[in-house]
Amino acid sequence: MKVPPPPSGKVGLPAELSLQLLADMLRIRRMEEKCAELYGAGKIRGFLHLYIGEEAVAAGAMRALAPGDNVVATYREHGHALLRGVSMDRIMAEMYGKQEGCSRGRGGSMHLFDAATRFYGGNAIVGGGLPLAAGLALAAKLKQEPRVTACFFGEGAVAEGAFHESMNLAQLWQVPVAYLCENNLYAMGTALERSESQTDLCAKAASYGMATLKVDGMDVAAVHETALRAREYAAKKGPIFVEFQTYRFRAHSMFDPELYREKSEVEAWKERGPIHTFTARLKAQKQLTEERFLELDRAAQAEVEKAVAFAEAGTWEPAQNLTQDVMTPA
Ligand SMILES: Cc1ncc(C[n+]2csc(CCOP(=O)(O)OP(=O)(O)O)c2C)c(N)n1
Ligand SMILES: [Mg+2]
Repeated sequence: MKVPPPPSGKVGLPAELSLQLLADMLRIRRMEEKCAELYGAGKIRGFLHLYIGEEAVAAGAMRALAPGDNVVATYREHGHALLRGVSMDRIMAEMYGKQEGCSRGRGGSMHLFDAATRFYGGNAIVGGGLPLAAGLALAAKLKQEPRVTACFFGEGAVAEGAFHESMNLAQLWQVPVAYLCENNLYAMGTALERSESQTDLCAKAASYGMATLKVDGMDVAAVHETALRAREYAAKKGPIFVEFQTYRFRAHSMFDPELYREKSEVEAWKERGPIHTFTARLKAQKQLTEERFLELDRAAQAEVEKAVAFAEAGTWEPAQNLTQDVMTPA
């Protein structure tokens, strides 16, 4: 696939919002770089799927949502949880498996969950979040609650039966859901064109009669504007499918020799990196100085250090709790 040119041109958002979006992306980036380091040190174990390179999608989309909306995500969800409002402290403690984690240390990286911010996971099953989102949206509709359900998932899910069942029911029932597909071109080591007869993902949703949008997922401003439109559509009219064209810079998980893509392709996509291209555009239009950028970056790094200290100081669940919430008392 030919790599498109980097996002460029004037950012049309209010300056304050642009800086918030940049700060959001930096918070995810610094948190996950630290997670990779902690994984190497054996502090974080099990699976770990990094979102590095894709931050513009979660950042642009999350700020388009209302506080009462529902969010459903995949196992690549650290950034979504963070920007939804789960504290970095509780995310990091969960990564460590400590009781102070947002899932009390029982979920880990793939199962971040927080009812208070209506963050419904963290779903390890590819496509697993889609029917859940249709159900959450149906509940909102039946209860006449004004909330929208935003469901993030990778393009690999489009090959699953759960995708098709969810598209069908969401459209049939006209529930307020925004299906936000993060198309990073690969499902583990499988390129889109090796697993899909139809690689136009919007065409799949459209075949159920659903409204669709497609946008450059490396351009946080474009993501945000599109996500606002999608949210409004979902709230007022019905379900919508959005394809965000993005790319992950790191391996699929921590166990992946990356034999399925050329290094030159990864490098070409890095030229489109959501953080440095957005930074350059804001600087060009005099909405950001290097000093301000460094301030935002230092704040993100300080938050990470604090989160690591919180996780380190956290406690392990005692072994006698092993069957708690697993078996009924009977
Ligand atoms: C139902 C199911 N099948 C297979 C897997 C193994 N698996 C884990 S991640 C993954 C790739 C999914 O790719 P995609 O949906 O594009 O998301 P990405 O990892 O690119 O964000 C697969 C096949 C799984 N978790 N669930
Ligand atoms: Mg993918």
